[in-house]
Amino acid sequence: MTILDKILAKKQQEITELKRSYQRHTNRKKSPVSLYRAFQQSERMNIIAEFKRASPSKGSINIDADPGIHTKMYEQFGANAISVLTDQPFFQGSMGDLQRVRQGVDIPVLNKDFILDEIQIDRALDYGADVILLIAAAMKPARLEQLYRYATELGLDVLLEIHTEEEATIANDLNANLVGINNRDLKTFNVDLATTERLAERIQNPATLLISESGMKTTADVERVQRAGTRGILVGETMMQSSDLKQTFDE
Ligand code: IGP
Repeated sequence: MTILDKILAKKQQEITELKRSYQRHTNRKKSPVSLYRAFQQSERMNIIAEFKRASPSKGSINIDADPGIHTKMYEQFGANAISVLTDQPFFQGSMGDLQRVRQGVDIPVLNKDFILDEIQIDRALDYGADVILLIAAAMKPARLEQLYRYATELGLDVLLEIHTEEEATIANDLNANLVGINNRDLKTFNVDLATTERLAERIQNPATLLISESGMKTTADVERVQRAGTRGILVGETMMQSSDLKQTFDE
């Protein structure tokens, strides 16, 4: 059993519980904002800075960080969007974190979780998210398509995460406009920026905006994925551990 299998098994239990107890509440202040459109308009490399307390590969990263304060700094120092990891069992996040981030920032907010069911998309909407993550490796293409359509019909953008050539084909079939190339293999935790170089070439639609995800630490890393044709990066650990966020963004 891979770590991804374990996470997904646990997530199914959470979904069963959600279906029993989740109460819809629509106290979001405004309709979802399109991250795709915002990123398309910007010439520079777009930065999605992630709020990530811990991970199964690294353990605790910055476990006690305050989501409101930390992500407000991301916004002030130049992030174009915020990703909030809301999985609790493996990443120590929560929807409460997302709520606090939403209250503090005006840029698009991504609900990063292992989304396998419509109810999680409803919940992302209720909590004020603008974008959700869907992971191609987490389900069959037919189910992925259902969830993709469900979210986009609600006005949410979808960041479709891929890691293999086969998943790049799935992204092409869906004609996804936002594709995240994860440099980290969720089954082994290996990180390799060459994944971005390999898969960027496979995405056919020139209007698709490519985001390189995971493992970026230095300016050279960012330049490398930019050369591969990506228009955005998603950075977690480096942003959570930085002792000088202003400097990290300026670089
Ligand atoms: C951030 P990093 O190496 O900068 O902390 O990575 C982000 O890409 C990573 O958290 C991530 C992730 C995911 C987490 C990418 N895809 C899917 C959970 C689920």
